Amino acid sequence: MFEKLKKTFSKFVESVVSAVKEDTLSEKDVEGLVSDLYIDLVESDVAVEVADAVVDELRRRLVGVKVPRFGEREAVIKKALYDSLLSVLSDVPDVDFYEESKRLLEKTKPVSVMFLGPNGYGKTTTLAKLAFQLQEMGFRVVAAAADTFRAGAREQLEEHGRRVGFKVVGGSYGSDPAAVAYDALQHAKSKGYHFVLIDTAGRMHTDANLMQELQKIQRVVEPQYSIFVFDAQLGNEALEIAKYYSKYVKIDGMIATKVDAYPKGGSILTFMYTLRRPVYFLGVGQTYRDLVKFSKHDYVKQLLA
Ligand SMILES: Nc1nc2c(ncn2[C@@H]2O[C@H](COP(=O)(O)OP(=O)(O)O)[C@@H](O)[C@H]2O)c(=O)[nH]1
Ligand SMILES: [Mg+2]
Repeated sequence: MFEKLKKTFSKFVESVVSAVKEDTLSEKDVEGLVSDLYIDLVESDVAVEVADAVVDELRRRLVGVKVPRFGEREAVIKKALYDSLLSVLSDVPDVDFYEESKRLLEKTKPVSVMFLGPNGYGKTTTLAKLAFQLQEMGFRVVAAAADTFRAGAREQLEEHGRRVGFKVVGGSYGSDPAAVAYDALQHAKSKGYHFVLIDTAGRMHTDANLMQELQKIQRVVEPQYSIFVFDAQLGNEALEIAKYYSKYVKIDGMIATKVDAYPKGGSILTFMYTLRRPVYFLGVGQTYRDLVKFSKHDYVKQLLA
């Protein structure tokens, strides 16, 4: 995963190592090195504001730093990179979705999770993957077919339900999505389910009706998690849409999908930095097991490994 971004960083480390002539790096040395990095970052889908922030942090950490002549050079540079990336992401909480949900379940049952995002980004597939994993952990899960706009959306969810073994509530075509979500919540309460997973519609996001619909679901269900699902490959386009959504609806965190087909890796950094929200999981393939937990610490470590 993230091959391109990894290469960007390893190339940077190498270039710094070979640039050090004295024991320290001068401002001039650092300037040339970080400006190359900047370009590589932007080419890996890191948004310019984020690349700026990373480079600023690095400059601060590298100018004048003592670099040993032999041996530990690489480690010193890597440490500066690691600290810079984490510092850029310092406002982003790292949330373990499973652990936090378990804590929530002690007080609130069911925990409801609403999936948001445009068509084709992977909401329904991700919902089914999460249902699969929660059930494997022993939780009981019901899904709400609150995408009542797209013909066939309910059937698609029901097909996942059959394969994974979860129940789907409601959603005849054209019915009120908030009513569907509310019914699913009531059903879950009365039958003792742990989780309600709410699928939603994702037509043209600038559609004012859609935003009202989503707001209404959030009003009547008060989901513990409203998760924006984004296609990692669509970087900046997805980010603009997410920013638009966030003006109208609550977004607690994100899930990046199609990461298996996304060697650049930078949009994930960009999303966290811009929305200041955690990424709970990555979608890394087409099977139900292809949803992996995400943490910013692991991400940064992996990028520099
Ligand atoms: N390779 C890959 N494909 C995915 C992933 N997540 C979703 N997809 C595919 O993306 C397409 C759209 O997914 P869907 O769940 O219907 O999107 P929705 O319109 O947001 O509900 C489907 O063909 C999925 O199989 C992923 O993590 N990796
Ligand atoms: Mg869908």
